[in-house]
Amino acid sequence: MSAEVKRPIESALNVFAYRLVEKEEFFTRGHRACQGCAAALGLRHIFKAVDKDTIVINATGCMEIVSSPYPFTSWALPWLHVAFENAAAVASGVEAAVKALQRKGRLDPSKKIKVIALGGDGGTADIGLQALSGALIRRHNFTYICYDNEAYMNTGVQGSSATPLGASTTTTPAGKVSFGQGYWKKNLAEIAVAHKADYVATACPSYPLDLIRKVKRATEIEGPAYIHMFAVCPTGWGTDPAYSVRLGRLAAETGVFPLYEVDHGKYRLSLDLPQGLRPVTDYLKGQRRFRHLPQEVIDEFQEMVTREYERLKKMERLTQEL
Ligand SMILES: Cc1ncc(C[n+]2csc(CCOP(=O)(O)OP(=O)(O)O)c2C)c(N)n1
Repeated sequence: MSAEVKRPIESALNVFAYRLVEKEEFFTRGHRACQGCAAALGLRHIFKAVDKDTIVINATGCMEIVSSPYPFTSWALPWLHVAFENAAAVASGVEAAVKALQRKGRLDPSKKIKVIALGGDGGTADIGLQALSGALIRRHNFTYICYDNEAYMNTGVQGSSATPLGASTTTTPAGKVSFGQGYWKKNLAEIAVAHKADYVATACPSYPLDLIRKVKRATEIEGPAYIHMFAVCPTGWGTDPAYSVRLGRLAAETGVFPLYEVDHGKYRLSLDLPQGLRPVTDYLKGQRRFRHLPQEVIDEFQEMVTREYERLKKMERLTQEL
């Protein structure tokens, strides 16, 4: 890894910097998320990166279900619940409407109104992918955030195309004839990069300042931005709820979920890992969805993770010079 690239995460300083984070909550308490839900923790951080001039478009999924049991809401922002498949299409319309109203003088044109679309991995990698692709290619000025708990969780842990290799879900059950999910996880961040989104980042609530910084950047630039947030799900993964933040860190430290950003085509890894990656088994162990894995699948898992991390380091070297 090139020594010149300045990494954003300097953990000792972060402890102090966190005290400076906005105290105002836009995703407030009272929601019904499960214990240890990292997606809910992530939302809390995400909405500390923006001000009240923000409109949220939320696809059906856990985060919508837990935050809006009629007649209550956890949202202190304008918030639209939309269908499972069209969060990015609705966000495109909202962004276009804001522009039109500002042009006509019916909305203060000096106001920077941020539009954030939110979807789970099912709503993003599978059923909403078409709408997302269209919105990115039309270059709407909005930020799409996928919280990736690696399955269709609120409907009972069905596998999505973002479910990792070998994970047992209700539609990819591990047993005598199957070792769980049979294919590799779809890489949504790279799909957004391929659309030439102006800003793309992976993030994790276990690194709150990094997450907040990335959301700030995504919402401040003019143009389409995509953030892929890792979201540990104790209910669906069979993990200890007290372990969610630690597990998010292990995902990053093993490279299973590498943290990086691509700002106008330039890659930058977010973590300094001078000792290299930890073995993937540090992350896999302790998760019920992986407990059946045969050694050959673990080996394949390790190989894919190492190869992807090496590719990212190469991309960083290549693109930082551009
Ligand atoms: C077209 C359509 N198909 C299926 C459903 C049922 N459904 C609602 S939410 C959901 C799962 C959502 O999964 P994901 O996007 O990963 O979010 P999570 O529940 O994990 O937060 C499903 C299958 C629906 N609402 N609409």
